[in-house]
Amino acid sequence: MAVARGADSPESIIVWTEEEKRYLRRMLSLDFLSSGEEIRRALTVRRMNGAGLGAARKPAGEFRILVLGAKGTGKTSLLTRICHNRFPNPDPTGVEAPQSYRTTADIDSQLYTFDVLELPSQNLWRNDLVQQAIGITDAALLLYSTSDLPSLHLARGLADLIAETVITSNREYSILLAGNKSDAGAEERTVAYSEGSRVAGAFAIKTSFMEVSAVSGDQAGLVLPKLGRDVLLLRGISEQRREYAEKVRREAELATQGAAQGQQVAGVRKKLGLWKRISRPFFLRREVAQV
Ligand SMILES: Nc1nc2c(ncn2[C@@H]2O[C@H](COP(=O)(O)OP(=O)(O)OP(=O)(O)O)[C@@H](O)[C@H]2O)c(=O)[nH]1
Ligand SMILES: [Mg+2]
Repeated sequence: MAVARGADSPESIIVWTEEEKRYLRRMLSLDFLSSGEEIRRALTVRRMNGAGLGAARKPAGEFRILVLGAKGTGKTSLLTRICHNRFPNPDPTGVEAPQSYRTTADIDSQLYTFDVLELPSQNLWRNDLVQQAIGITDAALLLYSTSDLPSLHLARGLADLIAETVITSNREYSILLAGNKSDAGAEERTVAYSEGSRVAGAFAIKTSFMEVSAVSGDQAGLVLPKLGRDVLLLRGISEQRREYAEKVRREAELATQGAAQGQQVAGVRKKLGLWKRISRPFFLRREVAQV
């Protein structure tokens, strides 16, 4: 996917590959996404965070984040909080459209772009769709609600699916398990912080954990930097592994070459040794003669 050109300008186009468009069309499966033009509009009308990308600082990199979790865990609310710093008005129809945003966040004083995509909860039961979504993203924000224990159980199942998918395809991928609605009173809370943290600790791939609140905004600003940092860490580790494998390969190559050369040298030495033995008496004779 190419980067947006001139945020908020009419030409602002985020170019998606055909595969991504197909995936998004199926995933969002909304009627208005029927024509190519409408898909483009739907995907580019996303608001940029702040004054626009690249006005002052160029992003140092980009991340694609998948947001998934049980129905009503607050995916849309949290994304709206993170990307627009507001809590969404309750939709009169009771249906909040799934959100897909492009926004930016700082990690260690560097600006990064985040493409964030909410997986509609009706697609959670379609392993193929979830796996496609995992395939085009770098990390997942896996949400449960602190007042809904079954949503944590579902998150655990989704983490298993994510781990299985990325391990099978030998990809680096990280998860941020987040318990939303931390603002809710003690009487509403059914999942303790320690329980969420314990579940996150048992996931098979790199996982961070936090509690957040889309209502109060508590910890919301830390979500994307945390996800980005974990992706960078994995990318760094994978780069180190690649470099190390390359070094081992080069050393093995040199050792093979060295062994071949060593054999040649040994052969020459052997010949020289033979030559010396044969010629020694002759030289000795000459030296004696010169004396
Ligand atoms: N107390 C509290 N309520 C929240 C919070 N975030 C979301 N909610 C409420 O939870 C309900 C579901 O929020 P959504 O953002 O629509 O959840 P969702 O995960 O996007 O839901 P689906 O897209 O239907 O799966 C709404 O009534 C929100 O007002 C939060 O941080 N605290
Ligand atoms: Mg939603």
